[in-house]
Amino acid sequence: MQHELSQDQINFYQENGFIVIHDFLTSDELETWRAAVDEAVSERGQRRIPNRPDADIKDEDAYYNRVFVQRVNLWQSNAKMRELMLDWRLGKMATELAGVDGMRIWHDQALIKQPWANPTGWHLDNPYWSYYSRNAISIWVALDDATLQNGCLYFLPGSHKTATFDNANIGENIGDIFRVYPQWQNIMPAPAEMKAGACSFHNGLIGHGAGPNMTPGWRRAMTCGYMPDGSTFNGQQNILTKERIATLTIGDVLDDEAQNPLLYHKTKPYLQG
Ligand SMILES: O=C(O)CCC(=O)C(=O)O
Ligand SMILES: [Fe+2]
Repeated sequence: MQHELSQDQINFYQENGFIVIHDFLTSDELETWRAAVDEAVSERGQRRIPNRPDADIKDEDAYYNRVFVQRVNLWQSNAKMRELMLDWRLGKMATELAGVDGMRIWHDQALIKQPWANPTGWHLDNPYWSYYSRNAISIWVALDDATLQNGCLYFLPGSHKTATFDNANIGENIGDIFRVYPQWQNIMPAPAEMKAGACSFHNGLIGHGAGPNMTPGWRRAMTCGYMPDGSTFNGQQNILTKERIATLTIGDVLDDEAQNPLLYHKTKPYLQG
């Protein structure tokens, strides 16, 4: 895994809100990731989020379920995914890019565009989550080549700087976000084509989306959102169970290791092992 970041890469990320890292996984690592994700997704069945039967997939033909196959927190249900996702090196990369002290897992998700999948409408990530931060960040690892034809990501460079926490749904009108942020209407999107094994990182407030899959092949991606250590509950449920929500008050620090394990912290070198 190519986990060392140059200052130029960090600067590019902070200015643009995203960065693509080519040759991130070796070909052996890519095979390991593919096998683990395929296993974890298939054993998950229709359960989208662990311990959240209310979020199960009920209608596979609903528009959103034809944007991608989405299975969340595979690290909690599969031992191979746990090992991959709890790698401190991923936490270190996220920490350095975001310029914070440490990072916890918010949630991982497999996002797999089926043949002829719908586009992923323009949206922001962090406003969906149970904490607000301008330094939230996600990794997106290409398990297949991601191309203009099969639904690669697109970013609105620099939009993370002017975003508030207002959002648009990933719905059928893929441009709804431009009603929320009319000042973004003239930003030229940056497509992020990637070879399998490459990855990108993007800020939780950058405008981004993905094209439809116009091909008969699959576009598999494994992603993980990270939460800066010390972030606090904002009242939104997202991945949290009803039982957990009942114990939380707005402003509580989200530091439950069973839900949001700390991957890396500048002052805690014992995590790197
Ligand atoms: O893979 C996709 O289609 C969308 C990915 C995305 O929105 C994300 O990783 O935050
Ligand atoms: Fe997203």
